[in-house]
This record gives sequence, C-alpha cells and structure tokens, in this order.
Amino acid sequence: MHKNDRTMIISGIGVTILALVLAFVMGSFEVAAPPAPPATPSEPSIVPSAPITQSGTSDENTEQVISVSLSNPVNVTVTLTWTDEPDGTGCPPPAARWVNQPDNFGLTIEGPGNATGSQEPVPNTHGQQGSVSLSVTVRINGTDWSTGDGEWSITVLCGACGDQTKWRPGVFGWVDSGNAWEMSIEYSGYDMAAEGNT
Ligand SMILES: [Ca+2]
Ligand SMILES: [Ca+2]
Repeated sequence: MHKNDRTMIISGIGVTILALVLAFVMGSFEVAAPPAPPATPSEPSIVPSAPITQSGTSDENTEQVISVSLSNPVNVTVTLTWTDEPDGTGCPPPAARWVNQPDNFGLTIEGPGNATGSQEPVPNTHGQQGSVSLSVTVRINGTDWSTGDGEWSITVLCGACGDQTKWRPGVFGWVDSGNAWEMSIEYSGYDMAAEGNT
C-alpha cells in the first residue's frame, strides 16, 4: 500500500471516530428510557341506574327477604312506603267510630362489600302514608370497582300493625290485616362498560 493511501485510511478512521464522539456529545445517541411502570387503573365514572321497584304484603311481626341483583353499585338507597287503611275499613258501621292504629315497618340491607344497614320499624302518622328510607355505601376493595356487584338482600321488617279500635275505651278492636307495601331501590354504580373493563 502506498504511503499516501495508508495516510488517507488512517485519516478517514480518525474522522469517523471524531464524528461518532461529536454525535454522542451532541445527543444524537439516545439512551433508551426505562420501561414505564404499569398505569394505575383510573376510577370509572359513576352513573345512576334505573330504580327497581317491588311490592308485597307482610304479616304482623314478620320479616320478608327480597333479593335483587345490582350492577357494580356504590351507593344504594331503599325506600319503603305503605298506606294504612282508612278508619273503619272492614269494620261494623258506623265507620266513624273506628280508628285505625298505625302500622310499623323497617328495613335491613345486606350486600357485598360490607354494605349493611338497618332501620328499626317506625309507625306511620295516623291517616297518612308511612315511609322509611335506608342508605348504604359499598366499601370498595382497593381498585376492585366491582366489589358491590351481585346479589343483595333487603329485608322488610313488619312490626306491630295496629288494629282498628273504637273511639270508646274498653271496647274490642277489629283486626287490621292489610299490610301492603311498596319498595323502591335506587343506586349509583360504576360504569364498567364505558371504561372497557367488562
Ligand atoms: Ca294496615
Ligand atoms: Ca293499622
């Protein structure tokens, strides 16, 4: 090899090394970023669900369990209403001599996620609709938004249901056996479908 050729090769290698050094210094070489940690699941939005209604009739001093399936609930409110019969209903006339004593109703709720609550029976105001309401909140387990999903048990507590009694003390009463009620179950739940978590 001619001396000049060797010189040119050595010079070329030198220029290449210098270019690499300059490229490194100028940032042309990028060091690969460390892998990002797994993203924490974001909390899905909470949306109200259509109320669920139930109706029934209870005997005095009994409990009646209602089972319902709720979809990823967070807050659940159950409202029970009842209307006692007018004074004198089903009694010997004159109706005006009879007074229908109040009926007593309460509630218990038991669901997944330690969602429990109870409300002792309370009486309706004489001649008016009775109502009792109970709310519970699901204790979400970490980021398990479906903690409260599944079957819930709601118990109707029917307490003392006052009879039709005569206005005059000491006179026999007339059994009030009409203990019908209406139930509304309202809740808000995680919108899992919108988050693509189904
Ligand atoms: Ca009644
Ligand atoms: Ca009554």
